Amino acid sequence: MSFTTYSTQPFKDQRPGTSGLRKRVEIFRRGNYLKNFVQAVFDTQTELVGNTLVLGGDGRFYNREAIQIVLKMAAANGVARVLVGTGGLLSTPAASCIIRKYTAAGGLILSASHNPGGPDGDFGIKFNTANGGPAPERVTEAIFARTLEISDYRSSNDPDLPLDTSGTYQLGDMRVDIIDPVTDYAQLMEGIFDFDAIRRLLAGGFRMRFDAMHAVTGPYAIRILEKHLGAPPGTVINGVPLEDFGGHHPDPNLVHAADLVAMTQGTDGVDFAAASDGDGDRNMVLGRGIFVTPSDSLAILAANATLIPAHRHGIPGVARSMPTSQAVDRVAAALGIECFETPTGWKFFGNLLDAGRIAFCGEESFGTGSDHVREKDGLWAVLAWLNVIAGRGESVAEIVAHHWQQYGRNYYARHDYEGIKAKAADGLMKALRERLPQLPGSLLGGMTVSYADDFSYTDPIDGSISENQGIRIGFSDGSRIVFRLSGTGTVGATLRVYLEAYEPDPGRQQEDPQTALAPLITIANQLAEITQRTGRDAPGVIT
Ligand code: G16
Repeated sequence: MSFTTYSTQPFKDQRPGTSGLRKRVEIFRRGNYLKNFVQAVFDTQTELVGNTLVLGGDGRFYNREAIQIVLKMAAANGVARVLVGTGGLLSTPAASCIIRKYTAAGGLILSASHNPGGPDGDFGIKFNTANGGPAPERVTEAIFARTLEISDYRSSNDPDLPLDTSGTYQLGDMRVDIIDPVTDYAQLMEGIFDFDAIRRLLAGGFRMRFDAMHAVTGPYAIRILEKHLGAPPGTVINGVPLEDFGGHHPDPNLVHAADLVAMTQGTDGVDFAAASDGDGDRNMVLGRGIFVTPSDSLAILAANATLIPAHRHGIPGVARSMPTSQAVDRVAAALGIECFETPTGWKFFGNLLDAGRIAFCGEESFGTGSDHVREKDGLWAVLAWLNVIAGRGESVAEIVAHHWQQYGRNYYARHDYEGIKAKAADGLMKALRERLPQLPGSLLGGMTVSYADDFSYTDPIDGSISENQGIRIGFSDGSRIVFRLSGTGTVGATLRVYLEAYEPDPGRQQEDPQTALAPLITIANQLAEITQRTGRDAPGVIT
């Protein structure tokens, strides 16, 4: 094996956020920025030596270059075998599936998720552990600590590999298998869902669109929906992965997937529409004339879990991130199963899934998934919905309406103030924290505060504690306001305000959420002095 050890200088800003290290592309391409982080992974995750690593990304700008860099560093650091997707592509859930299926020691996923791509966009890298899930905090902290003291990195002197040609290659002593990125994942899906029922649904005139947003899910959706399930060609739109996602945000929400939303409107609207993000882990679900909030989607899938063959005997429990609405809590209570509230970040579900305490979990940030992998999974959610629609024989709107009638409706919205000054955001959160002790029992906008705290989580499996995970203000009628700073942005700070109000009366469940939540929106703005502190009089994005 021929490799060279190069000296390097540490960077001080390589602490992974909510989901890996995300920065501007220009930062990743500067000097040894990427190499330092990758070397820190190899220095701390010593089980990778002599073992298998899974490698792939969402195809964004710099993906191919980064894959070649990681391959050479893996070879020089003693990795025995790397499984990499053709073209350097692997969706995040597919990477998780492949790590588990081939009992790899871990994976490196190159993605900045839903953030824009291209030379002026974002890039990211994330280490997943042997369970297929995002590394827990103790691992990311160890990697970060190593980045602060790193002085050299190793890289093999071999030439680049032909990423577009599947096959087995040798890089020094290391074997590299360039594999089809879709096959293993498609097989996994087929084992979970009732594909025959979905085929019958699609053959019976049910009209759907899936928007891959020119990101990684295009090849997955075309293979599974059009080839395996028989949806007509053209069902998948924007299906070709592009390095800059066609210049759009590959972010499946009402703002960035507005064209798809339009296809669900009017009497001629499609029956079902869905979109996924840059790396394929997020999902947005729509029916004709209706948007299903991610929080409701989780609750509805949990309530209908037994329609899915892999869960026909029921699910042991569910989990949601703290800011996600409490809709799923009501389903869990009715089913008599466990329900966990975790901090934001899929990594916090890993222990619960591994321990078999939960089978479904989800987040308000368009993330839904199950115990089939250890990542959220956009296409899994789409197939789960199709399976439930086929099983119930109802439209999306009917399923949602019946769910609310049975469990009540949790009106929900998230207001994002993006790109605000970090100092202003920190000041706002600090001022809120200082007011917390006085709030319980007080009246805000005529509503009684029943609790006010900064969310802290003790992992029930390993006892690890995560503090300062967001400010929760709960009212006596079950309404909530949550304030958090995003851990995934790359410019300034993003303030997220999450609003939730419970409505049990079926006669009052058809209001516009912004109207139903108006009293809470006013309270949130006044309490946090959002306009005064950020200079913004309205959120930039409402989801
Ligand atoms: C990531 C995490 C999610 C999290 C989301 C938003 O998603 O995996 O668990 O909910 O970011 O996080 P924040 O509110 O801190 O920005 P993704 O799809 O970006 O990897």
